[in-house]
Amino acid sequence: TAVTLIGAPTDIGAGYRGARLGPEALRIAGLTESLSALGLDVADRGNLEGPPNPWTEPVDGYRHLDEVVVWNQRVMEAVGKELRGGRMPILLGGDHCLGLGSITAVARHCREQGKKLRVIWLDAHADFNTHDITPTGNMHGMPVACLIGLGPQSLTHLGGSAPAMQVDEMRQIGTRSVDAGEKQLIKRHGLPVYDMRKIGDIGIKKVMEHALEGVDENTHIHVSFDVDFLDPSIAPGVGTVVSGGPNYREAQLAMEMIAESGRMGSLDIVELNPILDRDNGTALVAIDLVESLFGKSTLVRE
Ligand code: DIR
Ligand code: MN
Ligand code: MN
Ligand code: MN
Repeated sequence: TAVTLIGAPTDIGAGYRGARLGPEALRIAGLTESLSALGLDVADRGNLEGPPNPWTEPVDGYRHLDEVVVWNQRVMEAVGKELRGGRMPILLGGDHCLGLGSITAVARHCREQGKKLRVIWLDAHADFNTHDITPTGNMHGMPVACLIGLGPQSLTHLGGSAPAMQVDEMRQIGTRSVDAGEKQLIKRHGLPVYDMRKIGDIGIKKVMEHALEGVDENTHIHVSFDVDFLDPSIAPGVGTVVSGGPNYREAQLAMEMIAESGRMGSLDIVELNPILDRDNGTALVAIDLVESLFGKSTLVRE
């Protein structure tokens, strides 16, 4: 398999600065070497460029909207180009607002190829806020809403038309921090969410079986891996830590099951904040799990 790393060094949508250093932290922790060792053909296109973070207050419920639009356009173009070239794009964030540009490109690619889309959103948060309900104005809390057509025209129509995807193409896993208005919106739209309570009830294995149900040979799986998905005891290097997340083995099993589907076609690794980390340990854990996502296993398995 041919994969391409695309760095998007920005924290334009986040509440803390530092996610702009995520791509370098992942490179220094050995992402290219780890993927190459699995037999993948890895190309690193370096970092995209975009507007600096002005670190200003929200306007009408949106913080840095214009800059968020520009970064997402660049991500969408870069991801789209790799998909058209037959390579699997791996977006290195950067904060999670960039999932919008990445998935907009992936969704368009799926429509063009007549493929079914399944987005696996691994995150402590639902990222389903809109400008009238957001408690922060931070745009990394809004990409999922924008993807299904709820948001400013400049973001919902990034790919030309809206919505980029349907709510039933999304599966959220590991959710445990949802804002009050967001909770109502999830209910109203029927967003498929497997929260930590569900993982506690039926276990990560069953949750992943459900989340991958209906995936067939014509399905493109996009994995959007917000590193704050992981329990903070193993992944402290993120802007918004939320206790009670999946442990190492639960996360790894989720990754292994996605790998076994054989259908992953694109990936985001976002919200890593090395400023808040210890000895780049969170990047190392993230890379371990990405290895599992690409099929690393202890034994030969049939
Ligand atoms: C919170 C935090 N729900 C917000 N969101 C995220 O600001 O909208 N943190 N995505 O990583
Ligand atoms: Mn997120
Ligand atoms: Mn998150
Ligand atoms: Mn594809």
